[in-house]
Amino acid sequence: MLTIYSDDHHLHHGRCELMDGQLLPCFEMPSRADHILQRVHSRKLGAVQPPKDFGREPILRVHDAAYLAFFEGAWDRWTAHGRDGDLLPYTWPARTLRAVIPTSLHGQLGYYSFDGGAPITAGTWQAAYSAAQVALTAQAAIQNGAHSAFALCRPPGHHAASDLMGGYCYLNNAAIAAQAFIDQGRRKVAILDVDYHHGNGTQSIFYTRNDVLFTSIHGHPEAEFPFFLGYEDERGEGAGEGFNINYPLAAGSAWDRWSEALELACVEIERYDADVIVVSLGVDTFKNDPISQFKLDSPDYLRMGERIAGLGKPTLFVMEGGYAVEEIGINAVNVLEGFESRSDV
Ligand code: Q9C
Ligand code: ZN
Repeated sequence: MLTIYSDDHHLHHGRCELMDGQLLPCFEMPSRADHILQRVHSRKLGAVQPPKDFGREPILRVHDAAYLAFFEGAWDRWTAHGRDGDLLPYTWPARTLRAVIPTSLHGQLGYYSFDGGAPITAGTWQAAYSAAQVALTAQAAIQNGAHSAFALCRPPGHHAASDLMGGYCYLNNAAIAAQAFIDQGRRKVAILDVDYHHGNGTQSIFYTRNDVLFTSIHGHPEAEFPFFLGYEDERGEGAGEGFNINYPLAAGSAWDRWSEALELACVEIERYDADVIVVSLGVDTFKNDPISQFKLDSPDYLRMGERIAGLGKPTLFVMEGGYAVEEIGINAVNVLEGFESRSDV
């Protein structure tokens, strides 16, 4: 399987996040992608290529132009204030406040974010931009006939909405790739989001559409981030009604329960008759993940890849979460190797 990867992810390295009342080093760190790349090499998964540059246009097909301009310019505005620490929001337009777009940097940062988990550092824009190009380059490989490809994206993307960053995410790599498939003539794209957290950004981007089916298996939002989206009764709206399917699971879920949800999602994807599949590949479902509550073990990821291969469709894997850094490469590449073991194309 072809892997697309850019070293630019090193440009994004947030210092701290607020976790259980403590400021802890960011769980979303550069070594995550380094470990995955190492495993891709050591398992001889296939060629590793750098991204091409498709520019801003395919990103603007998913993201709001003012959001993008804000994100790109935020660091320079911050340093113009004489600051050099990470830029983090601390006030949001929640209930009883107005959703005005202030002119100030911090006002706009609150407006364009939904949590304090997405620090902007000097290189965050470049890293996120390159991650989007990584996804687009892997998407192009499939569009040109490859049966599968791996977009080794970092930072991740599935929490980012059209005009919101949060949950370690800035640009929604999987959504940008899915939209590119549609724009290049595919009629039906199915997204299978297997990250431990609900892909609230991806859901919101495609919620009113029937050309992109969104399915997600995740920790129940009653008890888990992102808390305010990801319930089973969110089924899509308007033309999109019935094309958004959530499988929230209880804390402690292991492969037996998780794989039942995967089976249900796969049946829906088969029924939808997708032309192509985009997998939001988070491996924070792992039993030793430091911020998650599922109990998948490393061999389970082989089974996951095998089941996805059973769908028999061209498949783009887009890297999302996973914070057990020592095992992240094993688990992510296990999905890809499981997929290849059952793909006859
Ligand atoms: N800082 C992904 O897996 N955690 N994002 C909140 C407080 C947010 C996870 C803990 C988890 C986001 C892509
Ligand atoms: Zn996650």
